[in-house]
This record gives sequence, C-alpha cells and structure tokens, in this order.
Amino acid sequence: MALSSRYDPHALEEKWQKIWAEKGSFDCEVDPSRPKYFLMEMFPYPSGNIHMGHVRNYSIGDVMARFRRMQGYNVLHPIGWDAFGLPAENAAIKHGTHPAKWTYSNIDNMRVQLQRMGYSYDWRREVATCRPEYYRWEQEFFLKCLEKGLVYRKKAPQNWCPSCHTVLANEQVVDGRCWRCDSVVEQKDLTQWFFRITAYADELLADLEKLEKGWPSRVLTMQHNWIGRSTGAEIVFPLEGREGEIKVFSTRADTVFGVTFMTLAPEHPLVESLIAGRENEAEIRAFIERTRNMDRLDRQSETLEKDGVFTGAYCLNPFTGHRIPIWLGNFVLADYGTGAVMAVPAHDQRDFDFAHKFGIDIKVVVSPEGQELVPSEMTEAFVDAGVLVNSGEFTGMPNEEGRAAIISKLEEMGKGRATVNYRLRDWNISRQRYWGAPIPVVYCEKCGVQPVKIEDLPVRLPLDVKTCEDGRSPLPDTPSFVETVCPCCGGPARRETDTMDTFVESSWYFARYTSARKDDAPFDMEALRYWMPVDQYIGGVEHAILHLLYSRFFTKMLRDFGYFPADMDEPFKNLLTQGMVLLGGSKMSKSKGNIVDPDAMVKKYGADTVRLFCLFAAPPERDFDWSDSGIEGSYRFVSRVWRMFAEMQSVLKPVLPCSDLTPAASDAIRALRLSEHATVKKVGEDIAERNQFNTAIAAIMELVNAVNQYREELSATEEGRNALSSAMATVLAMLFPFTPHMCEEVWQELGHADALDDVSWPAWSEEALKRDVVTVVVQVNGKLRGKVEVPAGSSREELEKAALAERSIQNHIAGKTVRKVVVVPGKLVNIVAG
Ligand code: ANZ
Ligand code: ZN
Repeated sequence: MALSSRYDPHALEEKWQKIWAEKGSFDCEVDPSRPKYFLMEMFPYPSGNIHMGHVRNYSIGDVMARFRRMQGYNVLHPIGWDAFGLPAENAAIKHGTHPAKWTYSNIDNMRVQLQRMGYSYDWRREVATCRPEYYRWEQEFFLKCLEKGLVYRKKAPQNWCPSCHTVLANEQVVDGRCWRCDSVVEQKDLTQWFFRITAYADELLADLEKLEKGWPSRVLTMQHNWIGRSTGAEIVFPLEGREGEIKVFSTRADTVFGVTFMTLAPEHPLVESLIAGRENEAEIRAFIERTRNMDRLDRQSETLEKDGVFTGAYCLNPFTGHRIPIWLGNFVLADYGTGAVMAVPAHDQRDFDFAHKFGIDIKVVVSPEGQELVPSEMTEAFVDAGVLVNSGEFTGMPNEEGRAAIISKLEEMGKGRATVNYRLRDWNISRQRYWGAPIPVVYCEKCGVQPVKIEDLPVRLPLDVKTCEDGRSPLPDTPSFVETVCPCCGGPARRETDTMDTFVESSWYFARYTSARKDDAPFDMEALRYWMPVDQYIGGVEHAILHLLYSRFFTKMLRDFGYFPADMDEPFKNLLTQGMVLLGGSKMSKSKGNIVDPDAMVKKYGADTVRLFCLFAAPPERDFDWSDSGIEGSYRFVSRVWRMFAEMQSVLKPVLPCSDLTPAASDAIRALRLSEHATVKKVGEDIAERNQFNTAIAAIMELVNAVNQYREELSATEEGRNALSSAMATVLAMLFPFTPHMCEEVWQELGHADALDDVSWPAWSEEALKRDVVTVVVQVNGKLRGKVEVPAGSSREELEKAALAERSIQNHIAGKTVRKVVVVPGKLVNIVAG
C-alpha cells in the first residue's frame, strides 16, 4: 500500500485508537522485573465537556507517559473523575435533573472526548469518586480517624457561604469570598467535623525538604507559609483583683518588660466575665458585634484600620507586677495562638498604631547599639535586633539572648514556657450539601455520637431524593436515610446528614489507582509498594495549597494507620504545574464567551495536531494564548512530515531509528547522522530532564529540515538510502509521544511488522556525535598570532569563543579592548583590538 499524498487524520486516528484499545497497549500490571513509572494528571471534575485546559494538561502527561513507555518503563497512567461536589448539584438543580444522572452522563461524554484525543490511559483503572465502591473506603478511613482522635467535632465560628448554603474550609475562602461562587463569606457558629491535620504540621513542614528536587519552589514556599510554624513562648499574665489569668503567645518574649497593654480577640472566652456590668458595656458589645462580622483576612491585613475598646479590667506583668489595661482589638484573631496579645508598642508596628490611636504609653525595652530611643520621638516601632534596656536583670543582654533567658526564667517561675504555633488550622470537612460522601456516624439520644460499624459500610448516599431549588440538602428531610438504629444500644438514632468535603476524595485517589477494582480492601499492599509514589504529577497551580497539602496529610495518616507502607511519606515525587490556556490574553470562560472548544478543533485538525500545538505553543509551566495561526502551523508541520513520507516511500526501508551506523561514505551522510543523533540526545533530555516539550519539537523540526536538505543527494546511493531511512525512522519515533496516530500509520505503511508502540526510544551513539576537527588560524589586528582546533562546522560564535579563549591570543589582547571580531568559518578569525 502506498501512503496517500494528502494527510487526513480522522479515519486513521480512530483506527489506531481502536487498535490500542484492543491490544490493551496501555494496560499495566505489577511487574517487579521492570522499572515502574507512575504518572498522572489531576483528575477532571465531570462538568460535561473537556476544555482546552484539560487538553493541555493531559497532552503534557501523555507525552511523558508514552516517552517513559518507550524508554522501557512499566508505566501506570490512570484517569478518573472527581465526581462529587457542589457544581454537579447546582447544575442538576438548574437543569431539573438528578446530580447522579447529570454526573454519570457527563462522565460518559467526557470519556469519549478523552479517548478521541488518543491518551494512553489504562481505562480498566478508571475511578469515579461518587461510586459507593469508592467512597466506602473513605468512610472507613474516617472511622479509623475517629478511633485515633484524628477527627473530632467542634462548635466554632465557620466560614459560611450564603449562596452555596454550606461552610467552607479556610483554604476555600479567597479574599473573603467563596472560591466557587465569589459570594462574600459570612461567619456562623456551627458544630462541624474536623480532621486534625495540625497533628501532622511538623512533618508536613519538615518533609517539604524531600520535595525540593521535584516540586516547583513557589509551591513549596506556599505550603511552607500556609503551615506557618512560629516558635515563641506562652506567657501568663494574672488578672488583677480576681482569680484567673490571661495566656498570650509571643514570638518576642524579650520584650515582656515593654508591655503597656493587653489585647484580646473579641471572641476570647474571658471577655464576657471581664465586661459584664461595666458602665460602657453596651459600647463594648457593639464593638464585639462589629468585629465578629469582619472578614478573617481583613483582620490579618497590615493595612487594617486598628480599632479597639478598653474593658476597664487589668492584668499584671509577671516580672514587674505593673498593672496592664486589658483592651479588645480588631486585629487579634480568636483562633491563633491563645487569642490574646501582649502589646509592646515600642517594638511592634500594630501595637504602635493602636497605642497612638488610643493614647497608650510606649515603653522602649530594646535599643539599637549605642543609641537611645525616646518614645515621644518615635515615628514607628523599632523592630530590629538590639540590646535590652529597662528590663530588670536582663538589661544589657543582646535581645536574642535575652529572649532565651527570659523564657527560662518564666519556666522557673511557672509563668510560661517555650511553645510552637502554627498558622495551619484543622480541616473542616462537614458540608451541608447533598452530593457528597455521607459521614458515617449516627446520633443516639442515649449513647451520643456513635460510629457506624465497619461491616455496615458503605453508608450509601440515597439516590431517590429530590434536590431543593435553593440548594439546601434534602438529606435531613429524607426519613429513610436519617432514621436508623444506634449501633451501640439498638435504639432509635439519627444519621449525620452532612457530607464530606470533596477534597477528602481527592486526597487518596492516586493510591486507589494502583488497585482500583479491589473490593475487599482499599489498596493492595503489593501494588502500593510497587507503584507508589507517583513519579510525576501534573496539574494546575491553583491546587498548590489545598489539594496537595491534603494529599500529603492523607498519605502520612494512611501510612500511620497501616494502609500504606511504613516508609511511604510523600505521595508525589515530581510535580509539574502547568500554565493556563488563554484566549486574547484572558482566561477562557463560558461567561466571557471566549471558549475554544476542543471537539471543534479535533474535528477540524485531528487530535495529533491539537496535542502538538498544546505542547509546542509554550513551555508547560507558562500560560499561552490560543491562536488560530499557531494551530494552523502545527497542522502544516504534521502534514509536511506526512507528505515527505509519502514522497519518499519508495526509497525508505523499514529500519529502526538510529540504526545506520556503518562507516559513513560521504559528508552528507555524516552530517545527517550527526543531526539525527544530536537531536535524539537533545529531545530525550528536553523531555526527561527539563520538561521542555516546545524545544524538543523545534529540534525534531530541524531534523526534518536536515532530511529535506540531503534527501535528493542521499536517495541516489544505497548508503544514502540507509541513512535517510534511519533518520526518518528516528523522526517518527521521536514524534510518536506527541502525534502518536500519524506516526503509527506511517510506520505501518513503511512496512514494519511491529507497531511503533512497541519500539524503544532511539539510542544515540557517542561515535555519531563526533565531529572532525579542523585548524583555524587566529590573527590579532591582521597579524598571525596563533591557531585553534575546533570541530568541523563550528558556528561563528563557537569560533570567536575558541579564539578569544586561546592562551597566546589572550597575551596579545591583554590590556586592549576588543573592537571587532571577523570570522571566516572553517578558516580564520581576525580580532581587531586596541
Ligand atoms: C509580643 C510582641 C512584641 C510580638 C513584638 C511581636 C512583636 P507570628 O510570627 O505570626 O507567629 N499574636 C499572637 N497571637 C495573635 C493573634 N491571635 N492575633 C494577632 N496577633 C497575634 O506572630 C506572633 C506574634 O503575633 C506574637 O508576638 C504576638 O505579638 C502576635 F515586638 O507578642 B508578639
Ligand atoms: Zn444508642
């Protein structure tokens, strides 16, 4: 058969997709005799259609997966569906259908779309998190957590989204707004379930070090700051004239002699008893109301207008016994440290601003070396290091040293201790919505909160409910779900009707891929040992904190429960965060109407071209603008390669890539072979070491040009035809991860018995990369001053560099300025210097 001269992607793409599926080309099994490579992209939310962001994400992943497979790795490349969640519920309500129906039909549609892209997934491992076979295990993990005290119930002010009718984790509040719908988030007192992620704060922080080689540094920084470990001391201030004390957390125990007031968060538990019966009680209460309704982030902001009110009560400095007025302040967070701050206006800018506004004393206790600070002349707090002054027995010490001494003394006095604080909060996982995994507990009037028995899992989410117009969960009004019996006393009990945050499902799905169909346990230990950790994870940087932190937490927790191997500390060895696909410089979105539909593009150009363009347009981490001329260009390139094969088919033999290694008979053969091997080396390194798919493609394009350049000359001889055949086979092999369908078709048409799918990544040879050496003379101002040996064919830049680096030449130009360098390639370099 002959290749038709016109490239027509559609029939051939479908043909190869079918062949791969029938062959099970991408199915994999545990095989200890082979090295493994576990590669995955963040799984999609089944919104209904794939968008260009997905296509880019999965195309990057597919190139890496196919490349590793060609390198001989046993590759696990799975896909699944992040299928629970609010958007499904909202969309189903809007379209008058059931979230389950909506979700499953979207999955069916998107599965076809992904298959049409030719991605090399092991579809047998597909997971959908809304299936009871999946979330059953999550309920088991929850029960395990309950047993170990790693999940607990707590009543606390929560972020409440009035439009989504549910609480949000702190991570889901962005600039005071709901991450989903952008509504302003309110504070509401609710009893909720929390995962004790803070129990792992130290390990989550320390293990970031293990990820330094494989994760982008900005993601590591974000996680670092999110955990926010800070070392300091807890210091006790007794109340004046009554029982009780105020504990503060301070990173600056060295400034304890400079405390001139105390600031409590309005939510602090002592507040009620401090203000009851004061003459300005009403004013104080108004302030409390005002502040409680403020956004949490605003309260932390540096530019916040400081506000506060004096309670009328006093506490005592543990060292001096001085009376310290107790204020309430809007900048003190209730849930950080102890919710109380010892205020040192001389050395903390917020306290300084506050003291100024309310006319409170300023007392200097740290002084810059050899200088005296006068409070009335200070325009801002002095926050640098210095020497302690006005600090009793500690006066004269450098402040850092003084801090340690003061903490020791506090411990001795029983008035404090060294402590560590974290910015990280426990993870609230209760959601007051329907479309999620039920939390497996029941409430019994006699026995209280009772875990569902493990053998009674899964607690199935009932599907025969009608979702409410306003988004309220129908579960509390579904007696068949709610009414149950207590696992402890057998009496009547009510089920928990909150469901779990969907981030719980995505915190362990990667591991489930290793044993997706196992039904008697969540994971197969042998499979976990072989496949984990994920060697390469690819997804959007918007998940830098939430999903990645939760997944790291789950990995450590499941390890400690014995579900994961004892040495499995981190789930994702390498992380690539891909940029966005924009249109006209802005994010594609339905509401803006600037969507490029992948289906339409595939219909027009074929999947290979779409894949190629997504990878060629930019390095993967950068955003890029979708452009019609760009995808046209990619289509032209694929067509050109096709046409070249069609035209050269009669001279090409079905040989393997990099197979022509007989002594070169001509310069042209040598040059083409050099190009071929150098390209293999570069492309391999670009993909494996640098994730630079765009430059890899550019290098392949250059090799195609080189073939074109020598094609006529080499077609004339047997040796020449061997060289051409090898170079063209190499082009196909290297393009295969990018445009697999076209490459398979051509490969087959060239007469190969084996599919390209079974061919190894080409191996370049050192021998072929050797270039002949030529001698070039070097002149300085027209006089012969030396010679350099350089590889034949060196560029002007290479020659200039070699000439200037030559010892004898350096002597001649020492002390002079090089004004110009004239290069005659292969012959001469003249340096003009004076
Ligand atoms: C006295 C002091 C003097 C402080 C000084 C700082 C400078 P990081 O590093 O973020 O941990 N603080 C403690 N709890 C707080 C809360 N709930 N809301 C607002 N601020 C709080 O910051 C710790 C410092 O933040 C603590 O050290 C405390 O002020 C304040 F010259 O104590 B410091
Ligand atoms: Zn009971």
